[in-house]
Amino acid sequence: MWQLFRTGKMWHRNGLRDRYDVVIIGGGVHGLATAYYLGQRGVTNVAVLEKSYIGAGASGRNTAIIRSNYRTPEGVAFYDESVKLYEGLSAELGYNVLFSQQGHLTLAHTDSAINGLRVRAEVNQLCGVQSRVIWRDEIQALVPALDCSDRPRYPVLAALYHAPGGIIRHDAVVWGYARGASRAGVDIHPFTEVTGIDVANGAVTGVRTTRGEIKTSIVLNATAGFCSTIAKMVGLRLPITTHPLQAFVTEPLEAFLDKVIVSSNLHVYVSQTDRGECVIGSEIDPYTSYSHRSTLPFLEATAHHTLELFPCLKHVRVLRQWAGICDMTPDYSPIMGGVPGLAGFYLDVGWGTYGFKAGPVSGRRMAELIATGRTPELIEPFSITRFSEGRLVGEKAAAAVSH
Ligand code: PYC
Repeated sequence: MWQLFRTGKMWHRNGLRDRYDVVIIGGGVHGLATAYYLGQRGVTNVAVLEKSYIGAGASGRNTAIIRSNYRTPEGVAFYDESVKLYEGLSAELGYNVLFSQQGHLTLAHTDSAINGLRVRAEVNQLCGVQSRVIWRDEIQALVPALDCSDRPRYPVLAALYHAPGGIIRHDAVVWGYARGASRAGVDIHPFTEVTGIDVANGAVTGVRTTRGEIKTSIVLNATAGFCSTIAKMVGLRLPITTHPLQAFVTEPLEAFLDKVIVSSNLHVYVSQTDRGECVIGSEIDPYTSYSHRSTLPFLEATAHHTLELFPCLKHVRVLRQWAGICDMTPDYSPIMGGVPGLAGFYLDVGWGTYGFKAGPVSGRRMAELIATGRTPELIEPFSITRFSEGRLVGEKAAAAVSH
């Protein structure tokens, strides 16, 4: 511990042991949060394996929006716990994750979109989450820069106002969890790719990596983008398709926007960071691909839709553009829990475009499951068996702009 402080390093670099109690595949927010909460429970002979640098996947490529205004009671309760954990995370980790709880508005530009927002507002309120439908005057007062006139092709009519929503510094969350996990005794192994998983008699026995073999009886697949590849290593086919998701950021501007703005009709979301840059994203690309390439058609279409909302941005320059990949399930909800018939293999996958906001709650609850062997009530609805049992948790209508 002392050495960690003396060297000033955020986490230790230890050699790869040949045996761990738990191996977590994926060094993003989900894997690191699970490792952290396992450490808090005294389970510390744990390895986090990441094929690149930590946070290189979806954790470093998202637009850092935090919210719990989902559509189903299961989804709302789950993400609400995450928002509450995020609220206390800087204090918990002793590391400032810069959570700006500035409020989140989902705009409606059609009558059917308003109906969708009304349903969400009711479900949210019944679950104790602050959310309400507001109209043009209030929207304009909250977001003066937004064009609330009749000029645009699809004028803004209403919005779902979710005051607890906001944005966060995603790298800080990853680093904070990594530091906390390392301090508890967990080993974090970047640049360690998993090449195979050994199974004998219906149970996990080990993991093969580019740096050597590990014996273990518990493996957690906490990857994003490559969760199907890892699942195939144990002969499991996941109901997931993988799509690119793109975003871009503008040059820094004077502060003009202190709310997160989402329009599912226009397929765009916009927020302004503390540095002044606008972070702007859209829905997933319509084709399946593992490509991380940015495209001009995305930039043109998303810039066009952004200007419908914020004509004041018309002379602003784009600084950079990037892409990540998202694992989409049929119901736009994640898959969490064990796998029937395969002892010791756990899933924390299928996070679509909403994984970052769930990092703390899924980490905490997956750690509980792994440490106790009992599935927490909060994550039981998201088990893989829901697809064969017809218990889908339909969240497509609340998954940012992905519908
Ligand atoms: O679900 O809030 C969301 C979201 C924002 C960007 C992508 N997904």
